[in-house]
Amino acid sequence: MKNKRIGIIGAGPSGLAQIRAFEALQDQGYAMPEIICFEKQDNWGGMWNYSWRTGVGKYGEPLHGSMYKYLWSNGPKECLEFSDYSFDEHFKKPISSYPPRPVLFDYIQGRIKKSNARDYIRFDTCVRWVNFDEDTKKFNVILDDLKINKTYSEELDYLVVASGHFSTPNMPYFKGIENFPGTVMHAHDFRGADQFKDRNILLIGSSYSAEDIGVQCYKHGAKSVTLSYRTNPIGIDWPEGIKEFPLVTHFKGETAFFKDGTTENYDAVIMCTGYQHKFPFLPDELRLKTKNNLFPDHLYKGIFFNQLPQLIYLGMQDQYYTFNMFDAQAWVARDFMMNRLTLPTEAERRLDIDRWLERNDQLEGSLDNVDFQSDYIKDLLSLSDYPHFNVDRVAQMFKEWLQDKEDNILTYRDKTYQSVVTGTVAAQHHTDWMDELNDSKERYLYEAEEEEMISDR
Ligand code: FAD
Ligand code: NA0
Repeated sequence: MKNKRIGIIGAGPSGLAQIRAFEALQDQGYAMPEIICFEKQDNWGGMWNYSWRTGVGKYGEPLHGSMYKYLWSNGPKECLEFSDYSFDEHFKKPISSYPPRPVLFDYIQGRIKKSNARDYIRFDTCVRWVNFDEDTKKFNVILDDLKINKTYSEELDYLVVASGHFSTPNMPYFKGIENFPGTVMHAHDFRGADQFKDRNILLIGSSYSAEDIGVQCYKHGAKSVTLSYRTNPIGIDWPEGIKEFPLVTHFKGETAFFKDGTTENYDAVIMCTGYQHKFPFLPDELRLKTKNNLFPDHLYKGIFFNQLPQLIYLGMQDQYYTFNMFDAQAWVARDFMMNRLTLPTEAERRLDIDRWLERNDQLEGSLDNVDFQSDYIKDLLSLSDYPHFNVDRVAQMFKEWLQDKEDNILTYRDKTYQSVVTGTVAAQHHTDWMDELNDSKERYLYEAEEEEMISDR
């Protein structure tokens, strides 16, 4: 039988998980199908591959990256650890629970650098359009090789969409903002807090971006930080210098007017108003249409497009779990593509989706959300041989993390957690997070004693 051809869109953590899943099977002696991963950037890592650019990349494509300088993990690393490649295996020593971006990027790369994963990836290759042929049951994927400016196509049996969903900004309009004299930007284009030193900044939104960019700007010397919420405030005890108001109603010049009648002047407005699931390369009938939530409709097991399970989506959920969830999904997707897992009928799949959606509708907050996604992970783990990990313990860590943030948003990153993969307790970072202004890997992995020895010289 002719070898199956599998296409993966995106070489971020989800796409790389898919490659790794096939390699894990190869390690057990199975033959690899033909895999081609299309990545429009010139390196892997997705969001973790930081770019200083904003707007468009060097070939004029919408820039993918939304990460910024001085970004530190916003959850304990013990909640995302790969269960087949531990932090201990990678770093050879315990590290802290909240590493900065370059350190997590290094960890992601460690697992796949051990293999030939890079050979499967076509970098600087943008997926332009996808057609599905009902007769041949194959996908025809139109691609641009950005480097040589050439368009071509590939025929594929399965298509894995791992293109991420935190890249295309959701940018609402507020009356008068067109005349705001200062900086107006979306979190997607935020590249670091330096430019906001000594400035009064307004962040619209009340989720992770608002929280983290607000705290970052505070840490790096903003004069004042205001967060403005639409539905619910983040609602923690903010330190002096950060405050939370209800939603902005409009702007007049540099003045923002809020729903409760307050007015205040600002130098900059950063819209932390979330992202759109955007798939400009997919036709209407294949396109996932969803808001950011824990169980997007139409995906059986959160993965298989119900009308056409040959079309697979990875990482499309709102995320408490990240890398280990992408892995658990990728292993299940692999088993389906390799005929090791048979799916029930479309109607039965629909019922399963509906059961999850019903529960999703009844969720009442973060603790409930953690339990929901934990149960989802358990369901996935029951379907493949991805190495099991103690999901209940991870759920418990997520709950403690939520409490840590509530207790003190400025010190929660100094806490340490215990790995469910190795049992290792995280090390205390050599410097308190609020005092650590350098996010480089070299500085992070530096032992405090080494630093003392150097300063003694
Ligand atoms: P992505 O990482 O977004 O990768 C998608 C890839 O697809 C990209 O490389 C992109 O170039 C490629 N692509 C897209 N369209 C095309 C196309 N048409 N053709 C070819 N290639 C294409 N998670 C955590 O666990 N901890 C954190 O601390 C954390 N911090 C975050 C901070 C920010 C600011 C953001 C935005 C997200 C953060 N996340 C964090 C979540 C993060 O999105 C995930 O960790 C992870 O990167 C998702 O992986 P992914 O592969 O699904 O998507
Ligand atoms: P995110 O915070 O960018 O995290 C993405 C927010 O936008 C909600 O508060 C929503 O309010 C608000 N909003 C949407 N439309 C609005 C409007 N018209 N007016 C006012 N407010 C509006 O996005 P979401 O989707 O969580 O929240 C949207 C991802 O980035 C997360 O996965 C997070 O983990 C990651 N991230 C991580 C870090 C770090 O690790 C930093 C930033 C982001 P409402 O009313 O809908 O509640 C350090």
